[in-house]
Amino acid sequence: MAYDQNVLRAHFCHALSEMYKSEVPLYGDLIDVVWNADAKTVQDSHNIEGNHVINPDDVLPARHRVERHGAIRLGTAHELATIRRMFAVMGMHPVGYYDLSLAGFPMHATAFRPNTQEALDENPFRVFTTVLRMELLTERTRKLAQKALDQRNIFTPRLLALLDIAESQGFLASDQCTELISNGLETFRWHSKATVTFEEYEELKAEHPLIADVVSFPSSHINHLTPRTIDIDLVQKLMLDHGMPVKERIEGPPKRSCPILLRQTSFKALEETVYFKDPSGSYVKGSHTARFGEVEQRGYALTREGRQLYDQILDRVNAEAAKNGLKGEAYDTLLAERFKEFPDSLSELHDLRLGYFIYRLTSPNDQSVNESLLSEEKLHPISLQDLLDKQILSYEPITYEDFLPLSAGGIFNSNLGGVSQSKQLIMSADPDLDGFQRLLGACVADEFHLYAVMQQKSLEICRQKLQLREV
Ligand code: OOG
Ligand code: NI
Repeated sequence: MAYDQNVLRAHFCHALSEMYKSEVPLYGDLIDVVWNADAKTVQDSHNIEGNHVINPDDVLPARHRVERHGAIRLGTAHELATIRRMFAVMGMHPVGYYDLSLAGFPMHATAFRPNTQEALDENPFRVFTTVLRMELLTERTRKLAQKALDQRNIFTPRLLALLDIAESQGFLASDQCTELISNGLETFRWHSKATVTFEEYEELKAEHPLIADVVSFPSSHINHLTPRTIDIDLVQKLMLDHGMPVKERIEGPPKRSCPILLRQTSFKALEETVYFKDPSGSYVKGSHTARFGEVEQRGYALTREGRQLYDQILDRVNAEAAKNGLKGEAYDTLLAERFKEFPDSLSELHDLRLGYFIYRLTSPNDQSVNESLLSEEKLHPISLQDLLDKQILSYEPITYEDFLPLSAGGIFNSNLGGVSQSKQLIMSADPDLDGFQRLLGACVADEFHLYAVMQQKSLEICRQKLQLREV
């Protein structure tokens, strides 16, 4: 395998998916359900008679079939900074800051992901990565957590050596790429032997189940992987039909004709046998609930204005639902009702600047269009609106590649047994981007900026092709 970050990322994602399938067989079943749902959706949309099944590979964009995101939870600055170095070698960079205290978790996060359209098209694998906010823990728990974290090393020595090599020479040789994958997997592998005693585990868990999950084990086990679907409502139904322990509702915006942002659901985390350290040196049997399978449907990226509108509507829905005790279907009905306020046509999303778009020439090689435009430009500057009115340019929405903190909170909540003692305290905390970047040892990119650059680039390419001075 010659060193190509996109290829390395694709291989790593595949290896991780295979490992997780063998660790959590229900995740393999979920992949099959998604495959069937997508095939059925494509088949229905083509309105083909008979019951031959279409291979989604033949009709869906290639990235759909391999698309995954995963999530890990870390404890220290060293862990976060080293994960950053590992993912950088695979072309994944920190994008976005997620404050999970909003949802009552003593954590904040970023997503490591490809940050250009070209790299996303090659393989869009991302990892949502949270780190504990020690300052939000009580002193007693902080000390306990610190002790457990100090004594673990989630990276193999060979992985650390490979990162040094990659950084100093700028690439890895073929056999080093293979080693990076096998050593990288060790960081994400499940270990059923905890590094803490049962009493310590219980104490950590009583303060917040997440703290126990982060600090009690010798690795930072991958806690879910997430294939992408084109019809999440159908996947939810099929999971129920298969008797999977499905999360009660789909997170994110309601179903719309113009899908926006991200909708997610999951099968709930399994209760797994783990062994806790016994002060005498042997192990005692117990259980832990952490690992699940998720599915996502991606919609369009929103501008800051679009996102503000999304957040406002969602905040109002949540306040109203809390006041009236609405859950499940009643919550979803209210959500759908309140989201009618959010424009649901491409032209409105575009004209009201609620979403990001890629511009293209409608007929790329039409010389007469170019000539008449050039003579018009001598009289007055040509605007984007002119080009759209004349149908010289068309646009298509950009896919949202990131995450949503409140949805992430909903996913966390469905997958952790037990209730937090310190939720209210945590919810009054402020976001701390600076603190996060200090732990990371680098800056996180602003996701809105990345989408704006994609949009601007596409417009610039059109301008050049039309040989206009300005648009
Ligand atoms: C992360 C949950 C967030 C998503 O898709 O929003 C997430 C976690 O459970 O550690 O993966
Ligand atoms: Ni997820």
